[in-house]
Amino acid sequence: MAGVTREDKVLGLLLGTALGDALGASFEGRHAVTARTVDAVERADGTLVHTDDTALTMVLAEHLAARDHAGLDEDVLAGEFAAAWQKEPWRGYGPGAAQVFELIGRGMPWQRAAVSLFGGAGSYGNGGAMRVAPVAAVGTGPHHVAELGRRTASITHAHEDGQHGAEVQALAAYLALERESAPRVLDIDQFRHDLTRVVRCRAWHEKLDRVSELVRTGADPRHAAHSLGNDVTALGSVPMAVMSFVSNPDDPVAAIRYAIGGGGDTDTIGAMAGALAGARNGASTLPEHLVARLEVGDHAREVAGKLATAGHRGG
Ligand code: R7I
Ligand code: MG
Ligand code: MG
Repeated sequence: MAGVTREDKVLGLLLGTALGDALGASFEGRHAVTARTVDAVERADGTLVHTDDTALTMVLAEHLAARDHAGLDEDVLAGEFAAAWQKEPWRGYGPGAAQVFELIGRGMPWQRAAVSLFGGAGSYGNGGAMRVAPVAAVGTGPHHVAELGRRTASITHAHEDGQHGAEVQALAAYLALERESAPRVLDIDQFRHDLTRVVRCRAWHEKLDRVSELVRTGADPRHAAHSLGNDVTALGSVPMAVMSFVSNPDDPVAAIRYAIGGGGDTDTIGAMAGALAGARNGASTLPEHLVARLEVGDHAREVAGKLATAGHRGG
């Protein structure tokens, strides 16, 4: 947005993740979610408890912020992810991710742990994508951001779809953070074009074409989720998050409500949509009464300050 600082946008990316995750967490697995039920969660008092999505996003954000010139180190990051799981295993981790973290904790190299999942196929879950957005703040350009995204995902997701999901979400976050600012209207076709130039995989191109078409027809969340998917796989959730954002580019809460409205993996689709819309619009556009109920508020502010200036140097 015009006049919004880069630091506010990076903070928006982190707090948007936490808000989408924590609001969506109450509805994970529901078929579809009505606006009234989301209203009730928004109006209630008390802490909005986040899940693994935010916990690991914060670990990655801290990793990148602390290392500054040194850039991404998968071996160190793997240990940091595993430590976060060990400290709070109750945050709703996917079973595959939990297994990888347990193996890493016992000393197995992450490369071996990740390929041991699902009979050697590796995971195509959305866990790599759900936590990837902070790489957008340190990448030097679209290809670099996608590469960083893939590398962070590969620690737990050896399957190429799990890694493509992280590439797509990382690139979307980069475009939202670095390229998109009001009053320029977000151009979905340009957005899809940018995404498909970096992520070269037909299944993803087809999903993103479908997003363009659904945006053009003004599809509601249930219809979009039916067409794009709303499950725990990367290919079945990242497109719905992108759809939620591009349908509501100027309003993070509306993007999150759209994401949750489609049902399914609501914390994760909410978190990813929140990251994108939060990055475009900045934390100052998030409702104060909701931000005040998040667990990560102060910590996110501290990390965002460092991450915003660590920018463009990650390797
Ligand atoms: O990807 P991951 O970290 O899960 C993230 C999800 C988010 O919704 C979070 O909010 C949290 O609730 O969990 O964890 P994984 O267990 O690796 O992947 C998620 C699920 O995708 C798995 O438990 C499987 O159901 C499915 N899955 C697969 N199924 C068969 N074969 C992922 N990869 C495969 C596969 O190769
Ligand atoms: Mg979760
Ligand atoms: Mg989830």
